[in-house]
Amino acid sequence: MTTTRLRVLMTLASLPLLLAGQSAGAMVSDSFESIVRAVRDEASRRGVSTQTLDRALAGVQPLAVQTFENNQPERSRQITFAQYYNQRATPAAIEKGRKFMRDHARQLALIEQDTGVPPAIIMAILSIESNFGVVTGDQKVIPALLTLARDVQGNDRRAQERRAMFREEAVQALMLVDEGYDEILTRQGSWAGAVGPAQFMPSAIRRYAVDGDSDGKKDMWSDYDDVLPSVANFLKEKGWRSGQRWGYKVLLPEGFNKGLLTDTLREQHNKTPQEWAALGVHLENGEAMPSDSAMHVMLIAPNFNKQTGEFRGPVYMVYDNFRAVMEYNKSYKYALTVLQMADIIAKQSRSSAAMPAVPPSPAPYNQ
Ligand SMILES: [Ca+2]
Repeated sequence: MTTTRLRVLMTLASLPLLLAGQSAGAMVSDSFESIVRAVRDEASRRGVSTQTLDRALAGVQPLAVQTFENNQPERSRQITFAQYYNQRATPAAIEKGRKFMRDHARQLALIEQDTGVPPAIIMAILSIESNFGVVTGDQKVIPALLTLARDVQGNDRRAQERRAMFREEAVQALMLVDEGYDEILTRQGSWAGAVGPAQFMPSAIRRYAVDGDSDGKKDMWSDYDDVLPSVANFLKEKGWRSGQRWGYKVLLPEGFNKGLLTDTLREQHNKTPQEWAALGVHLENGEAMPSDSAMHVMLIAPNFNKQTGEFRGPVYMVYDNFRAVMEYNKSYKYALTVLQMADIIAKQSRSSAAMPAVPPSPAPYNQ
């Protein structure tokens, strides 16, 4: 995400194709050394001590692994929403979320009181981000960020913004070290520079993390007393609205203008639910369209490719809470999976005081 993290799928099999794709139109990127110099100068300008800079950047090398930047939207469309969802919202993951939620029930209830963010949302995010801290990455954070600042290819606005974003995250990482967070240097993160169970980027730690146990430190690496309220605070700051639903699955009428589907958050097509109803959109569950006319909602189709016009279901009508989750990771598939997984975790936790030996499975998607 722009402020917090980046999600990219990389497989060895896809590398030759991706590298070939990058050769056309790729710009000559700045050298690693010049990026390090620029980041060092900027960090120094913002008050990071020379001692910290010397220590954090001594002998810094780019990552040895080949990285690439997912700046071509179709790459993220190579897997369908169904594939994405079914790989993550597994019965085992949902069961683990339920158990974690039960084990941290008291703290999560206080967090919900404070932020309005339901416990199950936090569970789904931690599950998908890191399997509750099991998979938090094995790269050094500052080298990873500097490498990505070099490796983002392309000369369009998005590529320029992403290069700038990784440089800024490297500056933020240095500021964290200067503030006493040696974990930036001693612990590992994802190859995109995100750390800990919640996979916060350095800027997100500085801006949104919370010292939940008031020990003077926002420990996003290993202390759930800090991690849990930090995830909730991030969502609250990004516009999570207490008690509001996130969205509905909807059906489109024959001949619906696909241009009204929102493809990127930069070009949203928002209307009230009643305005969508007037265009023939209706809820898949057969209920009447809600009359919350003050709320503007957009229609999204995670398998829709606006460039090629290729369209497959499902379609969702989504509210502000959906947008808040997308701030965590700017992917429809991600946000839809988090929110639907959270719905299942919450529902199963409500429906049984005692957990069944074999929990009911979520309905797998087949589209
Ligand atoms: Ca703390």
